Amino acid sequence: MESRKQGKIIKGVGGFYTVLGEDGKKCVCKARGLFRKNGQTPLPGDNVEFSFNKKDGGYLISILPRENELIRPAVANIDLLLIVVSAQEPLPDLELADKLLLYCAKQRIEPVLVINKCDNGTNESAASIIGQYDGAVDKIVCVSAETGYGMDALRELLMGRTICLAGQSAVGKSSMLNTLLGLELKTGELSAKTERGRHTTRHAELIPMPNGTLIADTPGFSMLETVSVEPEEIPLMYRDFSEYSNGCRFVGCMHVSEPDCAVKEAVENGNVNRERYSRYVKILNEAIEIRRHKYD
Ligand SMILES: Nc1nc2c(ncn2[C@@H]2O[C@H](COP(=O)(O)OP(=O)(O)OP(=O)(O)O)[C@@H](O)[C@H]2O)c(=O)[nH]1
Ligand SMILES: [Mg+2]
Ligand SMILES: [Zn+2]
Repeated sequence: MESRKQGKIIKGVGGFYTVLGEDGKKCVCKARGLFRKNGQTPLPGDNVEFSFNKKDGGYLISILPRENELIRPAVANIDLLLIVVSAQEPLPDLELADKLLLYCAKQRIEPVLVINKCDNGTNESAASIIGQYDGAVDKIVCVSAETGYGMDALRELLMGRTICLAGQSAVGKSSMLNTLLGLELKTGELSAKTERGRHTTRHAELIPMPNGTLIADTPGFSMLETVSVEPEEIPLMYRDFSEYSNGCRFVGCMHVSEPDCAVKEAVENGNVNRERYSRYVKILNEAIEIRRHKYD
């Protein structure tokens, strides 16, 4: 007897895929030639139909359409991206945080700004970061992987979702994973390199938490691929500008050199954060440069 089931791939190694079934049971499946033929590679996070019988074991039948697909780590259908910054060392790279927000908008992933290393609650540095992202991100949480501060609130936000962590080195991504999962991943060390000087490849894996959350185990050096967005898309992805951009004189205003720009006015009035705006101009110019050299 064979039964068709639905589930989610949480791990794939050497052509064997571990599928978490809707019944909560795990089943190791093989992919059939079918996927190779149409160029599909099953990824952790993929929602799949699979089948199991005693003779052949489990095998994948089909992959359901993907909501999104990340390259590093290679996972699909991420609901939430935790953009991790630090309220202590290292100094927060907010330009990276801004780019990750653009990435989320592009990939239809909900962002959560996580300010880690708030060991004794929200400190001055955390408050300054919150001030810069007010209106830009819905969910901002202050936590400490070390003392556990804010971790329950974070767990609550993650419940039942499939999540991934991103952010510069040493902000505490591995430490947060350890705290959330009760694991002992390596922290505070540079990522392992092979003798040939390359990073050790590690397969991506989704780790289930008791509350139904799935967390992508992030390699130490993890950087999401750089966002490739057209310059014109960028202002539309700044939620903190959207309240004002209707007041701009020109439709399609990029809020840089145009006259009667309501966003620039909002910056002057302190309604849009000036630092965030300055980084916006830099990111926008970078995108324009990238396009200019695209066909060089
Ligand atoms: N004070 C304090 N230190 C922390 C906290 N979380 C992490 N750290 C320390 O910050 C350092 C870096 O933490 P990791 O978890 O390795 O950082 P990471 O983001 O995984 O870094 P990469 O793997 O290099 O990307 C370690 O020395 C941790 O002990 C925290 O909440 N408070
Ligand atoms: Mg790490
Ligand atoms: Zn404008």
